[in-house]
Amino acid sequence: MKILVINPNTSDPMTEAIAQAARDVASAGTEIVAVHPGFGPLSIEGHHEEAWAAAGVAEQARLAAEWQPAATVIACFGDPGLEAAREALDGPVIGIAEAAFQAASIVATGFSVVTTMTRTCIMAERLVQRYGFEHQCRGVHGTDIAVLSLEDCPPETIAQIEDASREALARDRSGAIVLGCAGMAPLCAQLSQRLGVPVIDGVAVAVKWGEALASLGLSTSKRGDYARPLPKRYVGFAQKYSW
Ligand code: 5HY
Repeated sequence: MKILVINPNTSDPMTEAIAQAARDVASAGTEIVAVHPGFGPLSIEGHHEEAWAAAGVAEQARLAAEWQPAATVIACFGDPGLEAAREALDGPVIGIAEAAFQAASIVATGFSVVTTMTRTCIMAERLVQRYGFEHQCRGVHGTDIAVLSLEDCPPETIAQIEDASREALARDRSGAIVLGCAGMAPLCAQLSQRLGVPVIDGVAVAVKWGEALASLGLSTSKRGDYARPLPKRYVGFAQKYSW
């Protein structure tokens, strides 16, 4: 099966790192197709950038509608454009935040999210509410580590994430850590080994969810709000994405 992994930011190195994290967990026979939008911010660290990222996801979903991947992963912790992609695509579309929350809630009664910029914590907190994980998510913690500094992550940055995770586990009395950025995916195994608790990378979980749902023959309902977008002409640079 072909699984499409959309990195909603436009960083080539981060798209490659996310693709590698996906390939590392994909089953034999699963091909990972990794893309990023043709426009938009190099990283997403706020509401404005997330708005462009959501449009970028809609762009890539429109293009993928021509070949319909077996499943699709939205590899940014805000899950931008998730529902827009679910309209455009038949196969299951999984956001890494939603997938990480689901997995964390199975392996621990309470989890903490450790993310990048403190200013994005509210976005993660709103996702927790939107997905209904208020009872399991015990806290969201920013490190003010810039997303792009995760590209070639120096040891001191990994140590900073480790320290923030230890603090979160103690303060929140939680049993697991959810990594709050797709760029942290390559650090998951190392952090889990150092912390001795489950550390959840949403990219890996979302790929396995996609494989599982697709192999069960489950696809996105086209009855109601996830039905295909209505035939409509778009104008300007979006004209080529008309339906
Ligand atoms: C992400 N930003 O996963 C989010 C993380 C964040 O460019 N990829 C990004 O800080 O919200």
